[in-house]
Amino acid sequence: MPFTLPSLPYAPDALEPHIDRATMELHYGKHHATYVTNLNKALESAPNLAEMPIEQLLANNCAAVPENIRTAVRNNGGGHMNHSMFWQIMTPGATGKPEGAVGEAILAAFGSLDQFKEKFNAAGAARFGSGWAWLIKEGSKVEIISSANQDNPIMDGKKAIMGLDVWEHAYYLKYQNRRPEYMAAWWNVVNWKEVEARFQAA
Ligand code: MN3
Repeated sequence: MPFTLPSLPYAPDALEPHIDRATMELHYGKHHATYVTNLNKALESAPNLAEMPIEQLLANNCAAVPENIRTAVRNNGGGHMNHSMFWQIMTPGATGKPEGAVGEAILAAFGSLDQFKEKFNAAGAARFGSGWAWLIKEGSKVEIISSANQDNPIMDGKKAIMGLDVWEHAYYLKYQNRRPEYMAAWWNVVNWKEVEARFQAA
């Protein structure tokens, strides 16, 4: 199997009370696992593509992928890439505020951490149905965007340095329909060290 489920970098209950164990077990163990399974299944007819790094597979709206499996690769490959990042940018040892170069870029772009959070949460709240809110790096600057479904900014040539899953499966068990409450709580588990590492690498 070319693509595999990465291991979760903490226990499924480690992010409580903000992200509960049941949500984590389902989200990681079922939803993410299914994206991986279905991505591999879609690529059975194109084994050469299964050797490609996920970023290349998704680049230019999956231009390298034959049309008959493009939608499956876009949805499941996007799901795999997005969730692989999502687990990494959360931590039970969250420091609460950005550090280093990404901290400076956020202040330069948004004025304050609170204004950044407000704009990021607004992007997540405004995303109708399922999708993601993203912080992307453009040159040395950062910008907020959002995407539908499992689309990743890489499909448009943009580098995501953090992303928040606003699909109902990410919060419904604990927060029901209260997406803003989930987004507000999520800041308590953001792994700013990892976000800084991604900013440096982008
Ligand atoms: Mn999800």
